[in-house]
Amino acid sequence: MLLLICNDSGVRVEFNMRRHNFLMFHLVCLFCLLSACKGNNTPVFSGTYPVILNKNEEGGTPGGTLLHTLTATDADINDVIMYSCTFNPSDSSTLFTISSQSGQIYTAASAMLDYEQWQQHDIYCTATDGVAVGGPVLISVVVQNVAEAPYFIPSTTVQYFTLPESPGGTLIGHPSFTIGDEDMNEVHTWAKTGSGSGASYIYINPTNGTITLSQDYDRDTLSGTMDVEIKVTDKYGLSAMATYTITFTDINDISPVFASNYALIAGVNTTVNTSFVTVSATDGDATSPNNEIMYSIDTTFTGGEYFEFNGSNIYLRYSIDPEYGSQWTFRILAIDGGSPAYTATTTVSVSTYSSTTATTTTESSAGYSWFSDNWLNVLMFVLAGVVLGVLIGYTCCMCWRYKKYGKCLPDKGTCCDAERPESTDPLVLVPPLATTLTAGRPFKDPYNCTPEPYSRMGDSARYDDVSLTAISPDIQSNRSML
Ligand SMILES: [Ca+2]
Ligand SMILES: [Ca+2]
Ligand SMILES: [Ca+2]
Ligand SMILES: [Ca+2]
Repeated sequence: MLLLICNDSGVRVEFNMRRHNFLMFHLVCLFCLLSACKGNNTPVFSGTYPVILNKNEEGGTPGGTLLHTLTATDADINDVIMYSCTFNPSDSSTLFTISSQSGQIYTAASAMLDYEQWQQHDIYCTATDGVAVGGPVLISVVVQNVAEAPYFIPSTTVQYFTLPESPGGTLIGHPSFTIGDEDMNEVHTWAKTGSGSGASYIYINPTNGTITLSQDYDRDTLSGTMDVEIKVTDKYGLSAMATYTITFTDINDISPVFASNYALIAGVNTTVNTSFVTVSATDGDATSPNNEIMYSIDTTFTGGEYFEFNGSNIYLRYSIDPEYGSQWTFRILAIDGGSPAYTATTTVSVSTYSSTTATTTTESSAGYSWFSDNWLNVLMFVLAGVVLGVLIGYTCCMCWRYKKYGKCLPDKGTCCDAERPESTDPLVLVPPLATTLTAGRPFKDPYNCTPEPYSRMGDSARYDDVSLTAISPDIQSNRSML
């Protein structure tokens, strides 16, 4: 050991055996250090780097897939090589697992590559023997896109719509879901598949999925529910499908209808305080209350002293006395239960008759009828007209005969229907025929037949152109013609 000694005689250096041993120790250490530095080798990666790995995203590269094995060598055979890696981007570290001893690089078991998130992962790896570090080398994992199908958010297979029965062109609605799709820059197209009871009634917008009625939907004639299957397709042709179920509600769009007006006949014997007639109307709406009908009577009607309306029935309050009227007309209203309500009106006409045997009204197809609705009535009416015409004609004939001949009918037993005797009774002509005969004796028809001019059978000469002497025998021989 070297000692610096200071005293009055100055500074001196002293050395002893302990100091010698210390120097030797340091020399040995320096020798060992130099020997160690001279013998260590750095691990060296084998193979060609960088390594480019093209891997499909998602299920194309499942978790736990071996991507690459690092291999480094060390000339120092006893050295143990350890591997370690860093990532770019740093978040990629969660996607891979590295075995520090084997140098194997895997995709993480619980994660998958996602093209839409990262298209490339750079992994920088080194190898060390504990003293020296080899590397880094680069392994690039390039993520390949895989087409992925669209899906509904929230996940659904059925969509429900409700709207009133409506004309064509009415917007039914938008679907309550949105379309999800992992692919970038996607384009989705909507369409109906053609199946479903409502396929012919629905138009679907191809770009946004809204649906409208392609034709009128009449709830009053149709079931009220239909469905249509729709499909959303992405640019890769992948699709998702759902069913639209559409329910149509009934609206009050049809008025009540009476079958007809009512023409009634009531008599003195019509039963009092029983239903005189029941009116009836129908409503074409599909459901209640739109097709429910309430009846009422026009409060301005006349005949209130006789008729009362209750429900759909008309009652006779008192026995009819024809002296106080023979004709009443009033209106019955049929009002449906919709909102707004629709009203129909029918007219009830009541006529009286005085029969003591008839007690009820005349019933028609709607309960009661007109006189002309019965063909027997019409036939009897025509026959009565014919008989009346004959009687009138006969009467006129009688009047004419009376005016012309002074009597309505020929004397009984004379003229044409009586046998005439072979007679030479003088015939006496009466005016005006007498004036046309210029010869012979006076002429008179003893049978008082009409002395009208006539043509004799087989002879063109006229009776009033021949002489009395010449005609007299002919007259006798042709009396049957008179
Ligand atoms: Ca897609
Ligand atoms: Ca994708
Ligand atoms: Ca109605
Ligand atoms: Ca309706």
